[in-house]
Amino acid sequence: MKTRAAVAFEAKKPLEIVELDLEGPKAGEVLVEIMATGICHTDAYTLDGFDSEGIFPSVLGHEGAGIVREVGAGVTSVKPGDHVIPLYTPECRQCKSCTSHKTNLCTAIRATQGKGVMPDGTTRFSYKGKPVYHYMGCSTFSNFTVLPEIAVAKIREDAPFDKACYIGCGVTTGVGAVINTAKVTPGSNVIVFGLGGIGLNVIQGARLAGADMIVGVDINDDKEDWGRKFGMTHFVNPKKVPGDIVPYLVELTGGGADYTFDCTGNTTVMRQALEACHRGWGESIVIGVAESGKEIATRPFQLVTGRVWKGTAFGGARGRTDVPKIVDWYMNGKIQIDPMITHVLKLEDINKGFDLMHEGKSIRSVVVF
Ligand code: NAD
Ligand code: AHE
Ligand code: ZN
Repeated sequence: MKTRAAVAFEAKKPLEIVELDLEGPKAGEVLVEIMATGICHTDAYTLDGFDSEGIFPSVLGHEGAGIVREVGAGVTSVKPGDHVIPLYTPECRQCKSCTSHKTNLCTAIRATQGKGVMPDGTTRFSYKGKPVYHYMGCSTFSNFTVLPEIAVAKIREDAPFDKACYIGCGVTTGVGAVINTAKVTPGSNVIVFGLGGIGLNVIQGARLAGADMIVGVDINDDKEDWGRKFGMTHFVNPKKVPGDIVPYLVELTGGGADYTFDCTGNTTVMRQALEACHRGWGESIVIGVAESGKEIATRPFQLVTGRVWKGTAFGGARGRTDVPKIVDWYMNGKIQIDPMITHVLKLEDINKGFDLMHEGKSIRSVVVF
């Protein structure tokens, strides 16, 4: 079949809208009609050539929602007509990682996913007879995409696609980092670095968890109002703090935060986030994805004296199990999504979504097909 898609032909070049050839689902795979997709900073990071796993030409996008249109042989957990969210962190429920219940990082198809191909080692997309690669196992910047059965979460049918798509990455990552990874306790002091599409969800997760002080840190003053909408109690712009921001934050939180979250991808900020933690017990969670080749550093003394450095992918969520629950939380009003979707675009205008992100003018842009 044919599908309209925004293709990343080369790093650092705008996406091009073209008609691709798409092969149908093979055994264990499903064909999904994508109804809406968010644009996450990770898509921009890969397009900008910062991803060591970046492959071109490819169909980016990993924050989608859609409808199953066809299933391959042996597929039992979903059927045509089911509403689904693609999962860049699948859940096979059989691998060592899934059965450990210690992580959400399913390993069943991670190797092929990182090479831009389906589990059988081939790609379903092609253009003028040449392969076009998948991205994060999702490729939601295409009207139709093929996914392994273990990489779709079935969701309720009354959830609007143009909002539910955000649960495919940003909402689950931010809220999940608080609840699953940090396990923030009521009364905690929390600092969130970077108040974008992820950081605001960390803030709403912290409020949900009953945090007391929720400090937002961002170099863009426009983010103060955004943070306050979702529960932030204090705002700090590091550019306006004379000297080092770490002692400033330590003093503000009465000795350091119980939990800090990096939602910037900047390794200098990651260090600040660790060092702004309380001596003896503060935990810093790395969510941001750093550019290829970057490394983090701190004095080991920071760890010797009890601070903990952790990371999280997809908010520690087990996709097929947890994503439908997060959709329920949204539908029941427990978490908010609508105000964070600042721009709704047509596929033709997808590059505008990247521009808005880089200019700091959007929280989430969503493309509707
Ligand atoms: P975004 O562009 O919407 O937000 C980033 C925010 O960080 C912006 O508000 C920006 O002003 C702020 N910022 C930038 N530099 C800063 C600095 N030095 N100090 C303070 N604030 C600063 O991006 P997003 O979609 O929210 O993604 C945030 C990060 O999370 C990215 O690195 C993305 O790749 C990553 N991410 C990780 C996961 C995961 O599973 N670990 C999932 C999604 C996104
Ligand atoms: N491919 C990169 C790493 C990118 C990365 O860390 N991705 C996160 C999700 S970001 C979503 O917006 C993730 O899930 N990581 C775990 C995994 O298995 O990819 C690199 O450095 O090579
Ligand atoms: Zn993402």
